[in-house]
Amino acid sequence: MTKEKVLVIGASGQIGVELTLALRKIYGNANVVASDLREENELLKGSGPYVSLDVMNKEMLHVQVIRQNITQIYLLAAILSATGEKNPNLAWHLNMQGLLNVLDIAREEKLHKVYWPSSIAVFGPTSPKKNCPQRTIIEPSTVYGISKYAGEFWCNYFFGRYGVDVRSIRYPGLISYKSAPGGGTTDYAVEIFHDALEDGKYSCFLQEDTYLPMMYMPDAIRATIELMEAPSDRLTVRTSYNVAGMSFSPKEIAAEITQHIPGFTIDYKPDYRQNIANSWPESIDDSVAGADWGWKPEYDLARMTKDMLTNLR
Ligand code: NAD
Ligand code: AKB
Repeated sequence: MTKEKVLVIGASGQIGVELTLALRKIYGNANVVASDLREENELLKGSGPYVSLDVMNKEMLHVQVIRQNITQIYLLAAILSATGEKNPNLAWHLNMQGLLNVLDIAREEKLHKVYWPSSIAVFGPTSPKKNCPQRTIIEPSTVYGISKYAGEFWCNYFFGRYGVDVRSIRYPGLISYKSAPGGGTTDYAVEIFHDALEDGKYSCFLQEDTYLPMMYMPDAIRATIELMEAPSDRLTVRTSYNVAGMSFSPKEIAAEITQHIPGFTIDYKPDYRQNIANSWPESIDDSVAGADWGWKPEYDLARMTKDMLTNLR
């Protein structure tokens, strides 16, 4: 069997840090190359190789893939929903061209596997709000959602036409304590923990009754690894899989935090991100991921809150 050598692009980001560390446990530290535009995250330092890399520079990316004998790429570099609405052209450019660069190189170099995350942001105001199914009306209203939906079909195309084994998950909003989120609409669900511990209060940019699909990072990392390790012939979806973790509103997470930090208060000052949140489903049906590769989340709101507070403290 050929030894796997993995390149993680966007390794200093919210998911990248934890995913890189998890992949290093599987493949060995030396066999997982972390890369990013920004400097190496503190938590990655000393744990394995790091290269500075711009995914938009296809030539340099190609050189790295050949030089390092890369067999798998995890592409995490992207502009998320809230930042994307501030600069739609840049978001489209990075999210699309970055993916096409990776898919082209994967085809040319016959990489074993590629991972590229999509998002629940592909769904739009006309999609079902509750238990949004794998296959349904999908009319995204953010540039981020449009780029993710187009990206899903590029993945499907490269798999069907060139046999590139590219796999994808539509992550919900991700909650983590190790690395900070990078400009999404669901970021409030991370900020709230930091402010609760530091100030005992939080001012939320979404309304109290805004329900969104969310997931705790350990579940997201496990989902990613389980999908990437699943036998190819089990996978019936080559666009991107729905996965669910939990669904809650700002009011509900605030009530859960109050159980651990009595006296914690929250107020609501909705901004432009409210419109983005309103366009997304409240909860996700992930039965296809369950049937194809056995996906099952472990963390609910209560367990995630307890774990977040314990670790942040
Ligand atoms: P993030 O913003 O925290 O990290 C992205 C990383 O990519 C950053 O470290 C950034 O410096 C790097 N990057 C940006 N431009 C680059 C370039 N040109 N070349 C190389 N690196 C570059 O994002 P994240 O939350 O870790 O998200 C990773 C992926 O998961 C993205 O595709 C995102 O859309 C998707 N996703 C995230 C969430 C979530 O809640 N975090 C939910 C759904 C989907
Ligand atoms: C965002 O809010 O943009 C991300 C996502 C759900 O894709 N967290």
